[in-house]
Amino acid sequence: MLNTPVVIVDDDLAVADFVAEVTRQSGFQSRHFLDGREFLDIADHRQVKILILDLMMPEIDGIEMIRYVADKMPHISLILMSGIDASILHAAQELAVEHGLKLLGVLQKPFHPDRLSKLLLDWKKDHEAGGIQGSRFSDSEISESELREALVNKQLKPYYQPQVSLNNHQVLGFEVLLRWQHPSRGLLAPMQFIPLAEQTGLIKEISLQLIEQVARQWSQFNFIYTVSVNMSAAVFSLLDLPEQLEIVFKKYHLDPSQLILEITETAIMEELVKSLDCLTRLRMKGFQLSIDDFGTGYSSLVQLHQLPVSEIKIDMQFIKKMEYDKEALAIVETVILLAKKLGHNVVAEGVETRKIYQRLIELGADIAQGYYLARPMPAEEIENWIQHWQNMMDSE
Ligand code: G
Ligand code: G
Ligand code: MN
Repeated sequence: MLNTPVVIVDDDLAVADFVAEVTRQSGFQSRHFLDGREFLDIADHRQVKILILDLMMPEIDGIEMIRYVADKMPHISLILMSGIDASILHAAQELAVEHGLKLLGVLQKPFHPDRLSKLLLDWKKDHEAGGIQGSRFSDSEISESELREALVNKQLKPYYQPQVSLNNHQVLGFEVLLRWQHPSRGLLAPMQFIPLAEQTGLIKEISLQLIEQVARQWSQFNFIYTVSVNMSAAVFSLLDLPEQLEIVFKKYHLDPSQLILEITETAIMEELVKSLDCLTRLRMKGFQLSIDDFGTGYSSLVQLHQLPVSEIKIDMQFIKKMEYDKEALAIVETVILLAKKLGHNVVAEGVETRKIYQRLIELGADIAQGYYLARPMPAEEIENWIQHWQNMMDSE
């Protein structure tokens, strides 16, 4: 068993000593391995929280290490360092993220000790706050220019959460949940940067880039599934949004009906008149619209009737409580009924247990989404997950 929180893997003794000293000064105990294999051979890695990994080593390279660590010890956070060129470092960074590892940062050698100690101290603060990715940032606030850089450097990545039919358990589609793979802050959740994107107007560019990225991946994998994208109200002020999306979908030979734009009740109602033009033209071009977090906003039934939507998503707070809270159950039942009467599909979000999944079938909901099926995942994991889900359903 390894009982130090930090492990350093580097074949260069001088670098390793330097890193160990910075780590010690940041308040962490560390252990050094010259050869990655020695580290991997130890049976129990549970105490290890952070791995500081050199990418270029003679015995086993950093890329192999990343794959192995992601598989066998996914709880570990990673710091990558290397003297090789920035593009390889960047590719390794992408790989780590695709494998679902939490990346604290990348350091190009030679680096200033402060950069390493900052990554370690940030980790400590986030960790002490009890959060994984820390809604509480130790660090300076995210700036507009940082967000702009993220756009240019393609640091914004779609993760996908599956949706299945409650009639026959078939996979129908995926909701896109945006992540920011920040070079030094780690993997950021939308809550941490969408508000800034909305304030600065960058949300329009971000959403268009995201949809293009999603369309490219969909055509790469030949997916016929639907894909649901969360939209901020401001994006609908782009009058040529329907035309822009049409161009993207033609380019990748996708059908517009595969795209479902999700908008929250509150957002639509605030900008109803301005958005209605755009929303209607999107529908006319065959794109679908969905009302997200239904039950938390303040739309009237008349407005709901006016909107050209095809789907309603019941807010997950009601789904999670419906087993033991009569009022929550009543809301779920009523929204299902309402959706049916209006001819809309109804999606239950936040389905965390098999019991709730079964109950929703009895209640007549159409589609389920939630941790019971899967957490959001990178595109590369989708095919494996589908296989896993089908096997599970076949063995029932
Ligand atoms: O898993 P999760 O933390 O990803 O999502 C948190 C919230 O962020 C959700 O309410 C979701 O609607 C919102 N969100 C996720 N991706 C996007 C996006 O691409 N654009 C906008 N506007 N909101 C998003
Ligand atoms: O607001 P919107 O519905 O777009 O947000 C979806 C959010 O809910 C995302 O943050 C997503 O990661 C999260 N989520 C998805 N499924 C579940 C679930 O089963 N349980 C919980 N607690 N959160 C979920
Ligand atoms: Mn959503």
